[in-house]
Amino acid sequence: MITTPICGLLGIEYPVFQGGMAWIADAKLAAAVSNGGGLGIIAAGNAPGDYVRDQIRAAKTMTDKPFGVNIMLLSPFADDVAKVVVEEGVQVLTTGAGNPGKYMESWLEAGIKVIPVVPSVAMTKLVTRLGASAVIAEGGESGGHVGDLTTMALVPQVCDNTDLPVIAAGGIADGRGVAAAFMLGACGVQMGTRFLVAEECSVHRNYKDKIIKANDIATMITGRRTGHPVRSLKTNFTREYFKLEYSSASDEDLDKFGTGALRKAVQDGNSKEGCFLAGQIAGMVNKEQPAAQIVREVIEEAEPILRGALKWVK
Ligand code: TUI
Repeated sequence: MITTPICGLLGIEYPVFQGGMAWIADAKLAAAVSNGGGLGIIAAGNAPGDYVRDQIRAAKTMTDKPFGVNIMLLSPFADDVAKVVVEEGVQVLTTGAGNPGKYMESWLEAGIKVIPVVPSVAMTKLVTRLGASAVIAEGGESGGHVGDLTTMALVPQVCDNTDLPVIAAGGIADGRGVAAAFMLGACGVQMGTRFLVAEECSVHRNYKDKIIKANDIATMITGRRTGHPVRSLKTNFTREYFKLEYSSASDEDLDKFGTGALRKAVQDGNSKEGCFLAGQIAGMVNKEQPAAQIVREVIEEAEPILRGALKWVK
């Protein structure tokens, strides 16, 4: 049995978070993860406040365990969603893709535990000062919007610069990853790609099949030119986008080409025009399982690995 300070802090059984995947992580997936003893997270993504409100209410009907909401700070609706989570009495928030500073006071006043994703030591120090309850150190192996550092380099440096609990993310999909994260100083993990193929994850069948078929070099990063680099599966779309961003195409053309690509992947499974966000670990994600089984399995795998680490100590 593995239990760490993040379990007591949030009232969860296992130190496993489900990533707040934009367009993907809905009430059904979040509730399944929370019912399995992890922390399920509803992604606000680019959606308006009312969508998030409905999802929060739906999750409450599906679980009585703690769950969180992820606020994607680049969203045009971030201000709106920031209010909705207070009104709906959400207890745990994660933030991504930016600095949550302008919302912290109102969230803390509402008694919300705020757990920002930090891609750097500077952001770690900032959110620690602002009153975060923990941080998620997410390396560039992850799917979606990525920072520059790898999980291996980022996690220990984050741990060295905060006394808060650190959750490791990026490139983790099994018990070995959980054990490695603990060795680096983390006391929990967040996984996205592994939960993409959870039975309760509602992405299009093609999306799951692409993840299951993916190999170690199946992902690439696009969007560096826009300042918002994103990791996704290599497809016709990403190769074309990549060519366009290193051509003389205008930012407007690039925007037009990218618009709606996440939705086309998630809802339509459109291989030609969809952008299938996925982490580098996709090559290791090979089967669909109930979310609760995923949570338990990675923890059960980690236990003997952590105990076995002593075999090298003489
Ligand atoms: O946010 C994510 N992953 C995401 S968000 C997303 S949707 C999207 N839509 C349009 C453009 C880009 C993305 C898909 N995947 N992960 C958490 C994360 N946060 N990764 C990196 C960061 C991050 C980056 C910069 C957090 C803070 C930050 O601060 C910058 C600064 O100094 O203000």
